[in-house]
Amino acid sequence: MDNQLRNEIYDQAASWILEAGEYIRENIDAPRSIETKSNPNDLVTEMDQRTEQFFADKIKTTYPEHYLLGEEGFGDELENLDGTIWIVDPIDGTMNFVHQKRNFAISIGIYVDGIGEIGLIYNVMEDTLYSAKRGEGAYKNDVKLPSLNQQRPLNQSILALNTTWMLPENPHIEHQGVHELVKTLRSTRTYGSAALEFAFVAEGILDGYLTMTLMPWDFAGGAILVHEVGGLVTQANKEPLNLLEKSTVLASRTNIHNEIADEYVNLKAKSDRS
Ligand code: 2AM
Ligand code: CA
Repeated sequence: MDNQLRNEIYDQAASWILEAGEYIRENIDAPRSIETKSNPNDLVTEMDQRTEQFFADKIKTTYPEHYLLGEEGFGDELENLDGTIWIVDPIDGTMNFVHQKRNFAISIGIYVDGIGEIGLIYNVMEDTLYSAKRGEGAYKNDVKLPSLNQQRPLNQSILALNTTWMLPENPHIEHQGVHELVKTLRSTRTYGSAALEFAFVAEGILDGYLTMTLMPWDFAGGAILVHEVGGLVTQANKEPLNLLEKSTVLASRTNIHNEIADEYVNLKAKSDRS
């Protein structure tokens, strides 16, 4: 992609994410109806839908040839990654938005023919924008994030991990390996927003993030950020991410990536899943 065009798209995306975030902040205490989607804890509000509609309108008006892949259904049905695709989660961490009124983000990843060019994650209530352009590093607001070249061993590492993966009945990963991992680590954290967990890995305040069930809009922006600071982002079995499918994800500093994947992650066969 031509650099001038990429800068223009970046500037538009950044201004829209700030505008959408400001509206959410201003209306954080407004009464809202909450619906559930795939399960009773998978929440969606009119603010998720309104925000995605905002991006759909902006993108279609300004860049009619671009595609949108979004969580709430205002985007396009995509069968391949050809062209310029905005992958948007209007609110990542909806449960936090509803219950905690903090720790949620707007996430945007812009991909051209499957290559991540621009990543933006906006921590709405903190008014913090994480951003990256491919090959130009990652930023937290105006401050460039240092590369993750420190070799921190696993027993001094903090990993973002949902406690769900420690339960024997979870359908994705053998829980004994997760138990061993948790015992080995310095500690774990669970923020409840995949986008923020990626941003915190990129910032270096988390050493890694392991999860089993992310949709492309949960990881599209974050993968670009972590990649730009020299971290590794793959599926939990070290295969490359697929932007068209639900996926496991391991994002981390390079020196603990293989160790976690090889020694602690033992994925259940799909046929064993309940
Ligand atoms: P969301 O708030 O946009 O739904 C919580 O651990 C993280 O997992 C959040 O980023 C949340 O994104 C995501 N998540 C929640 N339910 C999910 C589901 N059914 N499939 C995929 N990701 C989900
Ligand atoms: Ca969402």
